[in-house]
Amino acid sequence: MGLEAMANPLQVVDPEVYEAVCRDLHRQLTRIDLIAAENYVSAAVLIATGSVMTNKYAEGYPAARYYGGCEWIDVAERLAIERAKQIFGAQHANVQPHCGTQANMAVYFAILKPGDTIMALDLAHGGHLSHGAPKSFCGALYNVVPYGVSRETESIDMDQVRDLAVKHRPRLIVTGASSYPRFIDFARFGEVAREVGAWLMADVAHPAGLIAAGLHPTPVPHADFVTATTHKTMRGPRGGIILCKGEHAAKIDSQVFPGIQGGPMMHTIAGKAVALKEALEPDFAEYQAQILANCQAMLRELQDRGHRIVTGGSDNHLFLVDLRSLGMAGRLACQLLDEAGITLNQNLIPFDPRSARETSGIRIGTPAVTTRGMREPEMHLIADWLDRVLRRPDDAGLRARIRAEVEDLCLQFPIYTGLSGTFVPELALAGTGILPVRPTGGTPVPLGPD
Ligand code: DSN
Repeated sequence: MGLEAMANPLQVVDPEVYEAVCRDLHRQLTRIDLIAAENYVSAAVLIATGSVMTNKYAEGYPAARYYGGCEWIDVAERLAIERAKQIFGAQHANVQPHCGTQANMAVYFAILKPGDTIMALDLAHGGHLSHGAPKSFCGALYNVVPYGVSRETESIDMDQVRDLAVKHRPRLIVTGASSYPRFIDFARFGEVAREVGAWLMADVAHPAGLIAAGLHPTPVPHADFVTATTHKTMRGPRGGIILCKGEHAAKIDSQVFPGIQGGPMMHTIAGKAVALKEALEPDFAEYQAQILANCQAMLRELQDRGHRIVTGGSDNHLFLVDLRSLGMAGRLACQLLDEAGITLNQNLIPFDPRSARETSGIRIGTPAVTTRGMREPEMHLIADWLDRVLRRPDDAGLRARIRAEVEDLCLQFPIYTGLSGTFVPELALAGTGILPVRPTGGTPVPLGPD
């Protein structure tokens, strides 16, 4: 196919996609990512995920496929399954869900009928779309009874959870969240579910890496089903997994395939296997501990500068800043910080007076900056930039100056610099001061404003 003749086949075949990829890599290299759900995969995960396993159809499961030629596919999927079971202490793992919502859908379809009652954390209090939001398939199919956080503590009110469960007798209670900064009492959720005869599903998409490292309570002994994504704190490729007891294995597997999915994305499953291997290494636990330390350092610095942090702190990798005292919407904060080279997302705070399109808060997470090698001193610096940008929304000059400082810092903590030119094209590196280890030749094209 002429690979040997091309320095970079993507550049030759499709310059437009090549440029978009380069510019996005340049964005990743030169901006600070505080989106709590994002991370940078390792070079090994990137290579596995971009591998030839994308070519293979493998409907079915290891040793039970509907296509020939799956012998090496089976190796990759078995490795992912066994590593997931080992890390989380689970009896069964399904590593095929394409994303977290697909993992949740497979559990719902395995145990519920349309019209059944489920309970889950309100989206406006930190829950997830796939936990019953009206516009998701889940909200459309099931009778959803949301539970919330208390006004006083902004934490999940377990008395309210129990009262609602006793009153509504749900078939399923869902626990887990997208923007909730505190530990969840999985043991208590298990007690409530057993009391009312409900299934319990814990969606740990966000804290999965912390759980893997033993730095966050695990739901595995308490929940019938545990779902997660592999790309947040787990630092793997984009995708989902389901963990459950052995007795539910067949029900879950047949619901993932053929129930809701076709051919598994074997390149992604190979990437999941690699990320799970990395999660078994001792330095993964050190990485997770540093995520927590960085989160505490940044939120304390912001607190010291007068910002209100929802719940007064965080037990995990993320926290929410209440912007009401600044009179600023989360949407504007997000835009201003983007101009300054800091990427995060607007977020509802509990009992938010603003709509989801505007919001009164922003969500901040530390998994990605920690992967870059940033530590407490850098967290103090980032908090200082956040504080100054938020307090001086009319100062475009300040944002430009901070943008330059952000780039300088990012270049001290580069990503993917040890890879060949195929992965770190010169176009993305132009103007960054970073040189690829093995240049592929050719004149770098100057990057304009992205
Ligand atoms: N979109 C993810 C997040 O930002 O938390 C959840 O799916």
